[in-house]
Amino acid sequence: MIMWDEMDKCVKEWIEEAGERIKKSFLKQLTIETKSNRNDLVTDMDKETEQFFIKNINEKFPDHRILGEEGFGDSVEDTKGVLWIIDPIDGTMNFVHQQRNFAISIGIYENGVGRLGYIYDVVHNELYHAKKGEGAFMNDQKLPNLPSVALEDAVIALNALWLTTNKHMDSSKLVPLVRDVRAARSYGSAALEMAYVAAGRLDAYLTMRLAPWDFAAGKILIEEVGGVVTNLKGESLDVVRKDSVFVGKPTLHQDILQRYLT
Ligand code: 2AM
Ligand code: CA
Repeated sequence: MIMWDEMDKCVKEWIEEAGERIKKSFLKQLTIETKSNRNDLVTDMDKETEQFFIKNINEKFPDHRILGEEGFGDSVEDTKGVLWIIDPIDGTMNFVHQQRNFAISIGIYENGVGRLGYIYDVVHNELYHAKKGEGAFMNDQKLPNLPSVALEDAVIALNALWLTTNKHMDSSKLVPLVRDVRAARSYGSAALEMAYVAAGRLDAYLTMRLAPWDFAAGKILIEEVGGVVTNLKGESLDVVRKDSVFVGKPTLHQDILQRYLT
């Protein structure tokens, strides 16, 4: 028997505690290192926060597996059983440079099916959360189902980097898209950008390459309010593999896919 309500209660408590620790860290000097390249940052708070969640999960739910960005969890290749997918700080660059526009992101899957999703905007005290079949919320406020929107009225999010020559996609395809929509925005945290799509603040978000911890929680939230979550080819995402990500309101998602991405 999987205790979803018990898990939900625990995660919310742990997220609040982790958020308090992160806020306190603003007052002290961070240790900042780079990972794959000079723009791929990690701080001691990313590591401490991931370890905090892993310790609590292992104590309370010892038979669950954990996939975490900083690598303190299990080595996970498949989606069997209950799997926690954790990004302790999504938007580490923003955390370091701005002390805002970052989030804790946790998605919990059972045999590959999203069950519980949490994205916590620490600085604004906004917890976006969803339980499969029971709707999505921002704090206590239920998020409505996503309405359709015309492309010319849409506000979309993407990183400006994808409009420059890159190895993932023909960037010239995105230029007319950016020109045709009402506005393009970039927040620098995939989890927050997905939370904003779920909350209707953005109509779509697309990006060339994300890791499971960047999109695991957002996928659950967006699907719970009737949004569409695929890669840039329109295929469904595998939550243990890196992929491009394209999310949005249903008709808009189809429209962008057909007119600009195929
Ligand atoms: P991070 O801050 O947790 O690393 C920035 O546009 C967004 O993309 C952030 O959510 C960031 O997550 C993620 N990101 C940045 N570089 C990435 C990479 N090489 N692979 C996957 N996700 C990445
Ligand atoms: Ca991270």
